[in-house]
Amino acid sequence: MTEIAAAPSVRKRAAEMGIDLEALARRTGRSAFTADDLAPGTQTAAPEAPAPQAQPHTAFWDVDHAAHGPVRTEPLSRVDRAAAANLGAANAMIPQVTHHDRARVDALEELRARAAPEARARGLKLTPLAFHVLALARALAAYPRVNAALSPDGQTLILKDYIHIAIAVDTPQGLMVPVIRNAGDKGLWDIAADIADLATRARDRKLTQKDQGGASITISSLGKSGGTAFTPIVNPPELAILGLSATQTDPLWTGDTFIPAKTLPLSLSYDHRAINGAQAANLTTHLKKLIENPKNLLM
Ligand code: CAO
Repeated sequence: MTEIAAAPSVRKRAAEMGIDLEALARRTGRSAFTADDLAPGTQTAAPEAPAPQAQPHTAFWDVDHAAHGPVRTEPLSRVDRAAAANLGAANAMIPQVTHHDRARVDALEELRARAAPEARARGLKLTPLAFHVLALARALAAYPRVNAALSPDGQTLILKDYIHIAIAVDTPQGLMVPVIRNAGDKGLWDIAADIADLATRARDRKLTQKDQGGASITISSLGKSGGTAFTPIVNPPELAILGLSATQTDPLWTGDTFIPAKTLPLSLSYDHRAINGAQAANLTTHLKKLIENPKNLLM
């Protein structure tokens, strides 16, 4: 039996279309599939092809490393292998661009410090991520073309009336991507509680199928780990992914002098088939303003 790497939404769509992913894997010699592979005609018309012994590019990896010095081997986890297949397919199939910006977060950090006692009383740790998810939900509401998906044939944009935001969670088993449902209808505390719950259950391997899939965008927060910017890979069928790097203190020109300002690097990668550069820049600028004026988020 071939182990299939496909997002839950792709499996669901395949089932609806009557496509057997196992059979498709045998026919195409591949084991990772995205929504694009389900486009009408792409799989049903595929000729019976013998499964290749090795893809031509795998020759690059077919090296005797032990000939160069001592080595140890460690099998990748099931989660890591599925992520590797999905990331490879997404990177190969989606024309992606990453737009970078910085948001000033002094006001957000002040508000977060003031809210700390209430967070403690609620039994929550209020990390900056809750504000970022809330701001992104508001920004998606203002730019609905990003809160969307492409149809499998790439001809239609499917605009969603709900805002579900996935968060990348680093776990000992590998990268998990649970989803905050209806983030567009939630307030700060509900989002903070969702993040804590999903991250804990992801690390305890207690996520269910219902916790995954259906998002339009993922947030990948590497703030705790450092970095000034990165280029996250879109997780199809989502159209975008927002990377957050470490907050740092930068000199900010006020018009007549420089002042120290805490800034958060934003890196928005997007599917350029569905989103153009101006749309991505407008969304990011809007997001930046929301993050910079966090009181408005709480209204
Ligand atoms: N800059 C600096 N510090 C930041 C920060 C930022 N942008 N964002 C969060 N932090 C700090 C918080 O202030 C907090 O610090 P203290 O512990 O000192 O109070 C700490 O980081 C919180 O980190 P956390 O991980 O406990 O909580 P979180 O809400 O920030 O993130 C989660 C939750 C699940 C997203 C995170 O734990 C995680 O797994 N991130 C990794 C995501 C990842 O691997 N992405 C790559 C995917 S693609 O390869």
